[in-house]
Amino acid sequence: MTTTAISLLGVPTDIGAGARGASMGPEALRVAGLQAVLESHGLAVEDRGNLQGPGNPWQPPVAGYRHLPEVLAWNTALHDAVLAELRRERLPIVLGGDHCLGLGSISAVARHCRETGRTLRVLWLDAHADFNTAELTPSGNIHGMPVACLCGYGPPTLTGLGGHTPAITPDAVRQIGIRSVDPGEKRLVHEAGLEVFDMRYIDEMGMRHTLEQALKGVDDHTHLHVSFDVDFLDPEIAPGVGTTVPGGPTYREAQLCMEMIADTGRLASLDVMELNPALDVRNRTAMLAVDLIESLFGKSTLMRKK
Ligand code: 4U7
Ligand code: MN
Ligand code: MN
Ligand code: MN
Repeated sequence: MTTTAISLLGVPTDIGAGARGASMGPEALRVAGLQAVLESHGLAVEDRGNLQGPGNPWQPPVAGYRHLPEVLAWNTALHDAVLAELRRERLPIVLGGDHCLGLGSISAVARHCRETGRTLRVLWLDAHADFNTAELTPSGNIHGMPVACLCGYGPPTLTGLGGHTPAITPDAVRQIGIRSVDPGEKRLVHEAGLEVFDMRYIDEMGMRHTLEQALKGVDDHTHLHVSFDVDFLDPEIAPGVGTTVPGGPTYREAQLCMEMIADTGRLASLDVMELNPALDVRNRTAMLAVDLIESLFGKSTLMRKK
């Protein structure tokens, strides 16, 4: 196998979130040493710097959406940047930024898969399902809507971002770590048939079985995309996020999750979202995120026989 060439794309915005501060996420991940850590494993990494977009006007929702035009602007820029990296055969790591950016990132990945005849599998690691619509959302915050938009539920400007509506179908997605879903959102998750491995499932079956199930069917033609919302992790170990929910995966469970994804050898794009340095303690959550990303790219305690 050739060495994977990685591109870091910073997207410094909190335009879709309910708290300010995720706009500082990219810099916190850089300060925590992301590039050097990846390079220490022999990976070639280029930091493309930060994308640019509108500031956060901090307005109330309009017709169920907060900041829809700004969300569209950031995601359009991100879609184009991710697609350009994939077309150069590079592995993009999107440094968010809030999770509304999953839309730009994954719509580009889906487009690339369509162009190259690959099958997309999205692992959505999150405390939340992010499957709200304008009608269902209790907040109007678009970081709670990207999966719904990707599956075609949302405003045409967002659902058509990647040139094909819907960008993906629910059967491409596996959600892991879910423990907070709004009532209307829950109905839509069931209606759409999303496959969700919630915390109850992980408690009962364990992380190993969960990942075995979530990765079932992944083969040589699979493009594996991981959308890692840092609030996936238990807030005891990851306080630096805007929407903490107790009862998330422990350090060891999260490590195993990342290691099992690495073992597939199919990881082809990654989002690291929702890190909020304004709420963090001495960059601890950023350093934890970097540690876990290291495992995602193959760090393990001892060499394992293949
Ligand atoms: B994140 C929420 F109401 N569901 O829609 C909403 F609980 O990207 C939270 O997963 C969404 O962090 C969280 O506002 C979005 C809320
Ligand atoms: Mn390619
Ligand atoms: Mn999320
Ligand atoms: Mn979340």
